Amino acid sequence: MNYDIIGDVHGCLDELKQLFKKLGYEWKNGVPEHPAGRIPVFVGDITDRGPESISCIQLVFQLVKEKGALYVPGNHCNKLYRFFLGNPVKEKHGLETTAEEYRSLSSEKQKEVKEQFKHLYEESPLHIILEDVQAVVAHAGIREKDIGHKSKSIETFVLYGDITGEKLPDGRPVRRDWAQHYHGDRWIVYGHTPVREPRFVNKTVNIDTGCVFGGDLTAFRLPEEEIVSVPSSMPRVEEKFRY
Ligand SMILES: [Mn+2]
Repeated sequence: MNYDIIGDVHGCLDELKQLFKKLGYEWKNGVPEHPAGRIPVFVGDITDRGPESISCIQLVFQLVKEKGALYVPGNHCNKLYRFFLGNPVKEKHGLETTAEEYRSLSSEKQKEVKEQFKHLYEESPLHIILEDVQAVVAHAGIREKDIGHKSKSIETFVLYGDITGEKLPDGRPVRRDWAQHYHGDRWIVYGHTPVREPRFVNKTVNIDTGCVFGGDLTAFRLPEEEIVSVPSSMPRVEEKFRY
């Protein structure tokens, strides 16, 4: 199979549509389809902060359900899932935008979106192994020894990265640069931490180029090992970027 692995969308529906167009997809019955049957793979964090999170949920849900697309949840997805379960979560760090959009919907539509997202989340593994192209997709990355395994600590790692539990002065969590210590042969394709350019370290690539912070929305194509990006229309928030 040929895959187009897509970085953190965060509600940027316009940019996602532009990226699909640039990747050669054609819209059929409301969803993008590639003439050569390429498979979209989402690295998670499809909602929050951006303008059209609800439409992103519905599009990804439809692609996964009907077109064989793949998706792994990110930390924002995990929090939204808990929000939809009715658990007490703080409407901060972008969830407030998705919650506001959600509340503006009719109760019928709310029910539909909630069920779609819950279904999407519950049916999706926290990391995906793409055997035929020797690649692993996980939102914030994964350690080589954890590939193919499941545990609470692996869940924390794939959702939040290699966090130490400490905070930076600006409140962001301290994250270790796990990619420097990765020496596996398979590609690890991930997002989570906005970077100015796709960041290749060993056989890993971070494709969260900060679309929602005015960067780009990026796809990594396999087996071609090719990057395709579109620029964001969002205002640039420089301090959100690392590397
Ligand atoms: Mn994230």
